[in-house]
Amino acid sequence: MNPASARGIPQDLIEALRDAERVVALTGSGISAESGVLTFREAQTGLWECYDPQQLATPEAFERNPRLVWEWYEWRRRLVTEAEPNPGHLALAELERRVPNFTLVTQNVDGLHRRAGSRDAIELHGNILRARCPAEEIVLGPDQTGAVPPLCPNCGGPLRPDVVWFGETLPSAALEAASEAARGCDLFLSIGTSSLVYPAAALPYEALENGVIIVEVNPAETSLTPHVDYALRGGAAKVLPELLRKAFLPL
Ligand code: BV8
Repeated sequence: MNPASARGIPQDLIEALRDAERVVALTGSGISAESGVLTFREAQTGLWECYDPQQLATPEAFERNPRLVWEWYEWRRRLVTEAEPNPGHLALAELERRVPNFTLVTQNVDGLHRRAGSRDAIELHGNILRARCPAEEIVLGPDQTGAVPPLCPNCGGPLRPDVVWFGETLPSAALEAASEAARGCDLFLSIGTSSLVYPAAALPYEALENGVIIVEVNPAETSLTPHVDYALRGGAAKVLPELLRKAFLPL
Protein backbone atom coordinates (compact mmCIF):
# COMPACT_ATOMS: atom_id res chain seq x y z
CA MET A 1 0.00 0.00 0.00
CA ASN A 2 1.44 3.40 -0.83
CA PRO A 3 0.84 5.48 2.26
CA ALA A 4 -0.26 9.06 2.01
CA SER A 5 3.04 10.61 2.97
CA ALA A 6 1.79 13.65 4.70
CA ARG A 7 3.23 17.08 4.29
CA GLY A 8 0.09 18.25 6.05
CA ILE A 9 -2.14 15.79 7.87
CA PRO A 10 -4.81 14.38 5.50
CA GLN A 11 -8.37 15.40 6.38
CA ASP A 12 -9.64 11.81 6.20
CA LEU A 13 -7.09 10.79 8.86
CA ILE A 14 -8.21 13.66 11.10
CA GLU A 15 -11.83 12.52 10.75
CA ALA A 16 -10.88 8.85 11.32
CA LEU A 17 -9.14 9.76 14.58
CA ARG A 18 -12.01 12.02 15.66
CA ASP A 19 -14.55 9.23 15.04
CA ALA A 20 -12.43 6.32 16.38
CA GLU A 21 -13.87 4.41 19.34
CA ARG A 22 -10.77 2.27 20.00
CA VAL A 23 -7.21 3.52 19.33
CA VAL A 24 -3.89 1.77 20.00
CA ALA A 25 -0.55 3.60 20.06
CA LEU A 26 2.70 1.58 19.96
CA THR A 27 5.76 3.64 20.84
CA GLY A 28 9.50 3.04 20.52
CA SER A 29 12.55 4.97 21.61
CA GLY A 30 11.95 7.62 18.91
CA ILE A 31 9.19 9.24 20.98
CA SER A 32 11.74 9.96 23.71
CA ALA A 33 14.34 11.32 21.25
CA GLU A 34 13.05 14.90 21.69
CA SER A 35 13.40 14.47 25.46
CA GLY A 36 17.10 14.00 24.83
CA VAL A 37 17.03 10.22 25.44
CA LEU A 38 19.15 8.33 22.89
CA THR A 39 17.14 6.06 20.60
CA PHE A 40 18.06 2.43 20.97
CA ARG A 41 20.10 2.26 17.78
CA GLU A 42 21.75 5.67 17.90
CA ALA A 43 25.44 5.56 18.71
CA GLN A 44 25.97 5.83 22.43
CA THR A 45 28.17 8.53 23.93
CA GLY A 46 30.93 8.90 26.47
CA LEU A 47 32.05 5.78 28.30
CA TRP A 48 29.50 3.71 26.42
CA GLU A 49 30.23 4.78 22.84
CA CYS A 50 32.13 1.57 22.10
CA TYR A 51 29.32 -0.66 23.32
CA ASP A 52 26.42 -1.91 21.20
CA PRO A 53 23.18 -1.79 23.25
CA GLN A 54 22.05 -5.01 21.65
CA GLN A 55 25.14 -6.73 23.04
CA LEU A 56 24.66 -5.28 26.53
CA ALA A 57 20.89 -5.84 26.82
CA THR A 58 21.22 -9.63 27.12
CA PRO A 59 21.25 -12.14 30.02
CA GLU A 60 24.59 -13.43 28.73
CA ALA A 61 26.18 -9.97 29.12
CA PHE A 62 24.83 -9.71 32.67
CA GLU A 63 26.05 -13.22 33.48
CA ARG A 64 29.50 -12.41 32.05
CA ASN A 65 29.88 -8.97 33.61
CA PRO A 66 27.06 -7.97 36.01
CA ARG A 67 28.96 -4.85 37.16
CA LEU A 68 29.38 -3.49 33.59
CA VAL A 69 25.74 -4.12 32.66
CA TRP A 70 24.45 -2.68 35.92
CA GLU A 71 26.59 0.47 35.49
CA TRP A 72 25.23 0.86 31.91
CA TYR A 73 21.71 0.83 33.30
CA GLU A 74 22.72 3.27 36.09
CA TRP A 75 23.99 5.63 33.35
CA ARG A 76 20.73 5.30 31.42
CA ARG A 77 18.66 5.66 34.64
CA ARG A 78 20.40 8.96 35.34
CA LEU A 79 19.73 10.15 31.75
CA VAL A 80 16.00 9.33 31.87
CA THR A 81 15.60 10.75 35.38
CA GLU A 82 17.06 14.07 34.13
CA ALA A 83 14.88 13.95 30.99
CA GLU A 84 11.40 15.43 30.81
CA PRO A 85 8.38 14.10 28.89
CA ASN A 86 8.05 16.01 25.58
CA PRO A 87 4.91 17.23 23.73
CA GLY A 88 4.69 13.84 22.00
CA HIS A 89 4.32 12.02 25.34
CA LEU A 90 1.88 14.68 26.54
CA ALA A 91 -0.21 14.40 23.36
CA LEU A 92 -0.66 10.65 23.95
CA ALA A 93 -1.73 11.32 27.56
CA GLU A 94 -4.29 13.79 26.12
CA LEU A 95 -5.41 11.25 23.49
CA GLU A 96 -6.14 8.79 26.34
CA ARG A 97 -8.60 11.38 27.68
CA ARG A 98 -10.19 12.06 24.27
CA VAL A 99 -10.76 8.55 22.88
CA PRO A 100 -13.41 6.27 24.46
CA ASN A 101 -11.02 3.29 24.48
CA PHE A 102 -7.29 4.01 24.21
CA THR A 103 -4.41 1.55 24.72
CA LEU A 104 -0.83 2.76 24.95
CA VAL A 105 1.78 0.03 24.34
CA THR A 106 5.43 1.00 24.73
CA GLN A 107 8.73 -0.76 24.02
CA ASN A 108 10.46 1.94 26.03
CA VAL A 109 11.78 1.35 29.52
CA ASP A 110 12.27 5.04 30.41
CA GLY A 111 9.00 5.60 32.28
CA LEU A 112 8.38 8.91 30.44
CA HIS A 113 4.82 8.00 29.40
CA ARG A 114 3.80 7.57 33.05
CA ARG A 115 5.48 10.87 33.97
CA ALA A 116 3.54 12.53 31.11
CA GLY A 117 0.26 11.38 32.68
CA SER A 118 -0.53 8.23 30.66
CA ARG A 119 -2.34 6.06 33.17
CA ASP A 120 -2.16 2.49 31.89
CA ALA A 121 0.87 2.25 29.59
CA ILE A 122 1.62 -1.40 28.77
CA GLU A 123 5.42 -1.60 29.23
CA LEU A 124 6.25 -4.59 27.03
CA HIS A 125 9.98 -4.43 27.81
CA GLY A 126 9.77 -3.47 31.51
CA ASN A 127 10.97 -0.35 33.28
CA ILE A 128 14.56 0.73 33.90
CA LEU A 129 13.58 2.45 37.17
CA ARG A 130 12.82 -0.92 38.79
CA ALA A 131 15.17 -3.75 39.76
CA ARG A 132 14.26 -7.35 40.50
CA CYS A 133 15.70 -10.46 42.07
CA PRO A 134 15.71 -13.20 39.38
CA ALA A 135 15.60 -15.91 42.05
CA GLU A 136 12.66 -14.51 43.96
CA GLU A 137 10.88 -12.52 41.26
CA ILE A 138 10.52 -9.62 43.73
CA VAL A 139 10.72 -6.09 42.35
CA LEU A 140 12.53 -3.37 44.24
CA GLY A 141 13.06 0.36 44.02
CA PRO A 142 16.45 2.05 43.97
CA ASP A 143 19.26 0.38 45.82
CA GLN A 144 20.46 1.13 49.34
CA THR A 145 23.14 -1.55 49.72
CA GLY A 146 25.77 0.30 47.64
CA ALA A 147 26.96 -2.96 46.08
CA VAL A 148 27.19 -3.05 42.26
CA PRO A 149 24.92 -4.69 41.28
CA PRO A 150 22.91 -4.34 44.52
CA LEU A 151 22.07 -7.54 46.37
CA CYS A 152 18.64 -8.97 47.09
CA PRO A 153 17.73 -8.21 50.74
CA ASN A 154 16.15 -11.66 51.00
CA CYS A 155 18.52 -14.10 49.29
CA GLY A 156 21.66 -11.96 48.87
CA GLY A 157 21.86 -12.68 45.12
CA PRO A 158 22.58 -9.88 42.57
CA LEU A 159 19.57 -7.82 41.48
CA ARG A 160 19.00 -7.16 37.78
CA PRO A 161 17.21 -4.34 35.96
CA ASP A 162 13.48 -5.11 35.62
CA VAL A 163 13.62 -5.07 31.80
CA VAL A 164 13.22 -7.73 29.10
CA TRP A 165 16.58 -8.51 27.46
CA PHE A 166 17.14 -9.88 23.95
CA GLY A 167 16.55 -13.61 24.06
CA GLU A 168 14.07 -13.28 26.94
CA THR A 169 10.33 -13.70 26.59
CA LEU A 170 8.05 -10.73 27.17
CA PRO A 171 5.60 -10.72 30.11
CA SER A 172 2.80 -12.86 28.68
CA ALA A 173 -0.09 -10.85 30.19
CA ALA A 174 1.28 -7.59 28.77
CA LEU A 175 1.88 -9.07 25.31
CA GLU A 176 -1.56 -10.70 25.23
CA ALA A 177 -3.26 -7.43 26.24
CA ALA A 178 -1.33 -5.53 23.57
CA SER A 179 -2.13 -8.13 20.91
CA GLU A 180 -5.85 -8.17 21.78
CA ALA A 181 -6.00 -4.36 21.67
CA ALA A 182 -4.19 -4.28 18.30
CA ARG A 183 -6.58 -6.81 16.77
CA GLY A 184 -9.70 -5.07 18.08
CA CYS A 185 -9.01 -1.37 17.45
CA ASP A 186 -10.21 1.06 14.75
CA LEU A 187 -6.91 2.91 14.37
CA PHE A 188 -3.30 1.90 15.18
CA LEU A 189 -0.50 4.46 15.60
CA SER A 190 3.11 3.20 15.29
CA ILE A 191 5.25 5.98 16.73
CA GLY A 192 9.04 6.30 16.92
CA THR A 193 9.98 2.70 16.29
CA SER A 194 12.14 1.11 13.62
CA SER A 195 9.74 -1.86 13.76
CA LEU A 196 12.66 -4.28 14.01
CA VAL A 197 12.27 -5.83 17.45
CA TYR A 198 9.87 -8.73 17.75
CA PRO A 199 7.38 -9.71 19.01
CA ALA A 200 6.41 -5.99 19.54
CA ALA A 201 6.99 -5.31 15.83
CA ALA A 202 4.32 -7.90 14.98
CA LEU A 203 1.55 -5.81 16.61
CA PRO A 204 0.82 -3.48 13.65
CA TYR A 205 0.56 -6.52 11.36
CA GLU A 206 -1.99 -8.08 13.70
CA ALA A 207 -4.00 -4.85 13.40
CA LEU A 208 -3.53 -4.84 9.61
CA GLU A 209 -4.94 -8.38 9.37
CA ASN A 210 -8.09 -7.04 11.00
CA GLY A 211 -8.60 -4.17 8.58
CA VAL A 212 -7.39 -1.50 11.03
CA ILE A 213 -6.18 1.90 9.76
CA ILE A 214 -2.41 2.03 10.37
CA VAL A 215 -0.59 5.35 10.88
CA GLU A 216 3.19 5.65 11.23
CA VAL A 217 4.82 8.70 12.86
CA ASN A 218 8.55 8.69 12.12
CA PRO A 219 10.97 11.09 10.41
CA ALA A 220 12.39 8.11 8.55
CA GLU A 221 11.02 5.20 6.52
CA THR A 222 10.86 1.80 8.22
CA SER A 223 10.07 -1.76 7.15
CA LEU A 224 6.47 -1.06 8.21
CA THR A 225 6.08 2.01 5.97
CA PRO A 226 4.95 0.16 2.78
CA HIS A 227 2.09 -1.40 4.78
CA VAL A 228 0.65 1.69 6.46
CA ASP A 229 -2.28 3.87 5.36
CA TYR A 230 -0.62 7.11 6.48
CA ALA A 231 3.11 7.78 6.93
CA LEU A 232 3.46 11.10 8.80
CA ARG A 233 7.08 12.11 8.22
CA GLY A 234 8.24 14.09 11.22
CA GLY A 235 9.14 14.04 14.89
CA ALA A 236 6.51 12.82 17.33
CA ALA A 237 6.86 15.95 19.48
CA LYS A 238 5.57 18.01 16.54
CA VAL A 239 3.29 15.64 14.63
CA LEU A 240 1.26 14.24 17.56
CA PRO A 241 0.20 17.61 19.06
CA GLU A 242 -0.71 18.81 15.54
CA LEU A 243 -2.77 15.66 14.89
CA LEU A 244 -4.65 16.11 18.16
CA ARG A 245 -5.20 19.84 17.60
CA LYS A 246 -6.75 19.18 14.18
CA ALA A 247 -8.87 16.24 15.38
CA PHE A 248 -10.11 17.61 18.70
CA LEU A 249 -10.01 21.39 18.34
CA PRO A 250 -13.12 22.76 20.04
CA LEU A 251 -15.52 22.33 17.12
C1 BV8 B 1 11.69 -12.82 22.43
C2 BV8 B 1 14.68 -3.53 26.90
C3 BV8 B 1 11.43 -15.20 22.52
C4 BV8 B 1 16.12 -3.56 27.29
C5 BV8 B 1 14.55 -4.20 24.56
C6 BV8 B 1 11.30 -13.14 15.66
C7 BV8 B 1 10.29 -13.37 16.58
C8 BV8 B 1 10.54 -13.25 17.94
C9 BV8 B 1 11.83 -12.86 18.38
C10 BV8 B 1 12.80 -12.64 17.45
C11 BV8 B 1 12.55 -12.79 16.11
N1 BV8 B 1 13.71 -12.52 15.47
C12 BV8 B 1 14.66 -12.20 16.35
C13 BV8 B 1 14.15 -12.27 17.56
C14 BV8 B 1 14.88 -12.01 18.77
C15 BV8 B 1 14.77 -10.54 19.22
C16 BV8 B 1 14.63 -9.55 18.11
O1 BV8 B 1 13.54 -9.13 17.75
N2 BV8 B 1 15.76 -9.14 17.55
C17 BV8 B 1 15.74 -8.13 16.51
C18 BV8 B 1 16.91 -7.19 16.69
C19 BV8 B 1 15.75 -8.86 15.18
N3 BV8 B 1 13.63 -10.41 20.10
C20 BV8 B 1 13.79 -10.78 21.40
O2 BV8 B 1 14.81 -11.26 21.83
C21 BV8 B 1 12.59 -10.56 22.31
N4 BV8 B 1 12.33 -11.80 23.01
O3 BV8 B 1 11.20 -12.72 21.35
O4 BV8 B 1 11.73 -13.99 23.19
C22 BV8 B 1 12.61 -15.51 21.63
C23 BV8 B 1 13.89 -15.49 22.16
C24 BV8 B 1 14.98 -15.80 21.31
C25 BV8 B 1 14.79 -16.08 19.97
C26 BV8 B 1 13.48 -16.06 19.43
C27 BV8 B 1 12.39 -15.78 20.28
C28 BV8 B 1 12.91 -9.52 23.36
C29 BV8 B 1 13.03 -8.16 22.72
C30 BV8 B 1 13.12 -7.08 23.83
C31 BV8 B 1 14.56 -6.59 23.93
N5 BV8 B 1 14.62 -5.45 24.89
N6 BV8 B 1 14.56 -3.22 25.47
C32 BV8 B 1 16.72 -2.19 27.27
O5 BV8 B 1 16.11 -1.23 26.76
O6 BV8 B 1 17.85 -2.07 27.77
S1 BV8 B 1 14.36 -3.82 22.94
C33 BV8 B 1 14.90 -2.25 22.59
O7 BV8 B 1 14.66 -2.09 21.20
C34 BV8 B 1 14.15 -1.09 23.24
O8 BV8 B 1 13.07 -1.48 24.04
C35 BV8 B 1 13.62 -0.33 22.02
O9 BV8 B 1 12.45 0.35 22.27
C36 BV8 B 1 13.40 -1.49 21.13
C37 BV8 B 1 13.03 -1.30 19.71
O10 BV8 B 1 13.84 -0.35 19.15
P1 BV8 B 1 13.11 1.03 18.75
O11 BV8 B 1 12.32 1.50 19.89
O12 BV8 B 1 12.41 0.82 17.47
O13 BV8 B 1 14.33 1.97 18.64
P2 BV8 B 1 15.25 2.21 17.36
O14 BV8 B 1 16.41 2.99 17.82
O15 BV8 B 1 15.45 0.93 16.63
O16 BV8 B 1 14.35 3.12 16.40
C38 BV8 B 1 14.00 4.43 16.78
C39 BV8 B 1 13.06 4.92 15.70
O17 BV8 B 1 12.62 6.22 16.09
C40 BV8 B 1 13.73 5.07 14.34
O18 BV8 B 1 12.88 4.52 13.34
C41 BV8 B 1 13.85 6.58 14.16
O19 BV8 B 1 13.71 6.96 12.80
C42 BV8 B 1 12.69 7.07 14.96
N7 BV8 B 1 12.81 8.43 15.49
C43 BV8 B 1 13.93 9.13 15.78
N8 BV8 B 1 13.58 10.36 16.25
C44 BV8 B 1 12.23 10.40 16.26
C45 BV8 B 1 11.72 9.19 15.79
N9 BV8 B 1 10.41 8.92 15.68
C46 BV8 B 1 9.55 9.90 16.04
N10 BV8 B 1 9.95 11.10 16.53
C47 BV8 B 1 11.27 11.38 16.63
N11 BV8 B 1 11.67 12.59 17.09
